Amino acid sequence: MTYILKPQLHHPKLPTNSLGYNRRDYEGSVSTLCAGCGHDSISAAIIQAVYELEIPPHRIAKLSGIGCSSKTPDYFLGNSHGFNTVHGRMPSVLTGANLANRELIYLGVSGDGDSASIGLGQFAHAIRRGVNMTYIVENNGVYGLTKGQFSATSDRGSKSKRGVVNHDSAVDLVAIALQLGATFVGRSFSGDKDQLVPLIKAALSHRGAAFIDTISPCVQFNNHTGSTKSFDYVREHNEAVNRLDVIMDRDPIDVDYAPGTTTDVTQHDGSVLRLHKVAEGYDPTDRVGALGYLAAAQARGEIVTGLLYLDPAAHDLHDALGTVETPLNALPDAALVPGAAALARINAALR
Ligand SMILES: Cc1ncc(C[n+]2csc(CCOP(=O)(O)OP(=O)(O)O)c2C)c(N)n1
Ligand code: SF4
Ligand SMILES: [Mg+2]
Repeated sequence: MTYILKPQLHHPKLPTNSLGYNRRDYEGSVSTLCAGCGHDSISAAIIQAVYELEIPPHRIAKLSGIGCSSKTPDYFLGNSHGFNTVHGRMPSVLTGANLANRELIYLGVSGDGDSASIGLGQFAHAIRRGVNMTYIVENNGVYGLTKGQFSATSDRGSKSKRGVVNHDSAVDLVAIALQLGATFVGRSFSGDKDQLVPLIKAALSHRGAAFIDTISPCVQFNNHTGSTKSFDYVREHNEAVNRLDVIMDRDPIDVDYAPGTTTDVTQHDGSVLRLHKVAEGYDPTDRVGALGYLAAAQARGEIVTGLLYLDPAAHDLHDALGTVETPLNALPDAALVPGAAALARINAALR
């Protein structure tokens, strides 16, 4: 973690959002990652997305595990709540925090090692439970922090920096998220800010488990020929299925598009996701179709990106459990300690 703070001074004419915050108000400490690391571009995209959504920083809780990727919450949203947990354990800590206080907006940031290796079980259960969160994996195909070992998302046949071939099958977190019921699934690339920023904005506006797999090249250990997570490889094999605009309910919805070229989907919070079709025949509301499309594209060596699946009528874990709306720390003693008579009633009901 870095404790190098950025200077507070900024240009007096820096634009502000309607809350009066400028982009600098959503930044964090100075990054200590390698120059050119994809993870820093994702941090910049998160800052841009939250600034544009005009979310007060104190309404966000950012959680992460361990890894270069999991260090990044220190480099953005310095005025938000933060919890750097244990390797692979971010999802359970996020779930607990979310159950205790549903009023915050939860942002989980993790790595491919953190979520597809040690934390695979935690990832799976947070997704299948429908925890209301935006879960971003900064996927570089290696354990960057511990010096470049293959991770579980490394493709079979891809080569390490020293030329060693990976013989294991890759875990595809997008396919797992789709199969386990995530209600928002996207894939993007740290080098494509135009795609990544709206995807993060849409995920943060979604109620339910929103997952974004972001390919994020590790310039130190996985950016060579033979890697399938290098900048060159991803640029050459990136096949976007759609382009996305996020229109918040305060923005005017202009209708200057040829009929049939866009689809508007309204989310729970009133935001409208405008999808511009790129791949003919791709339907982001068809979960089973998405799984088949992704598998076929993967067999051709393509990396499919964009908004891959969305259920705009999604429900979250609180809906399923029927939990109280008020955050637990704001409940009065009378609600938290209902007394001996209430306990006796519960015990009697169980006999
Ligand atoms: C319980 C535990 N096991 C192993 C480690 C060592 N370790 C730290 S980070 C890491 C992998 C990080 O990889 P990833 O999540 O892909 O993040 P990246 O550094 O690539 O962004 C490992 C194995 C640890 N810190 N804790
Ligand atoms: S080792 Fe790789 S993942 Fe870690 S900061 Fe450097 S480039 Fe980024
Ligand atoms: Mg990694």
